[in-house]
Amino acid sequence: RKPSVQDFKRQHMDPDSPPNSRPTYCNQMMKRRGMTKGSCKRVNTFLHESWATVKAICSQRQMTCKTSSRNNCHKSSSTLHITDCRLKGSSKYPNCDYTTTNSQKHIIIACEGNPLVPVHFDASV
Ligand code: DGP
Ligand code: DGP
Repeated sequence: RKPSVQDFKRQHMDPDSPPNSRPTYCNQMMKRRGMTKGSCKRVNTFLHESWATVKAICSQRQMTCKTSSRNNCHKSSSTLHITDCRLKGSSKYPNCDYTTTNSQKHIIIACEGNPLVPVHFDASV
């Protein structure tokens, strides 16, 4: 399926919750946002920033993506408030059990379309 801006928002945008999330944040949010159906998505990043801030990254520095050889990635010029969710090694589907880690980092996203909009979260650095 073609990556879409709707999927990006569902999987990565959480502007309204505070940047210092509770330890249970990832377990709740990964389930609520549909990333624990069929299998547990292994790594996922949530962004506690406005859509205007995230969309603007599509006009910031273009680069080769870290997790593919595509050239449609863009790195944020500033750091963003993010939460990194990682599946614990002990987790057994359907009980998807995640660690929740808050940080402030630059992010790299892939953008597509005209006007460019985010469609894929590539990495944080
Ligand atoms: P490491 O930090 O080395 O365990 O690598 C984790 C990888 O996962 C790294 O390539 C960045 C990537 N990653 C982080 N968040 C997301 C996400 O939300 N979606 C995808 N597809 N990859 C992510
Ligand atoms: P996620 O990485 O979790 O944000 O997944 C969103 C979609 O992006 C998924 O369908 C896989 C796709 N995708 C993976 N790598 C790239 C890439 O480098 N560029 C683009 N445009 N899409 C990618």
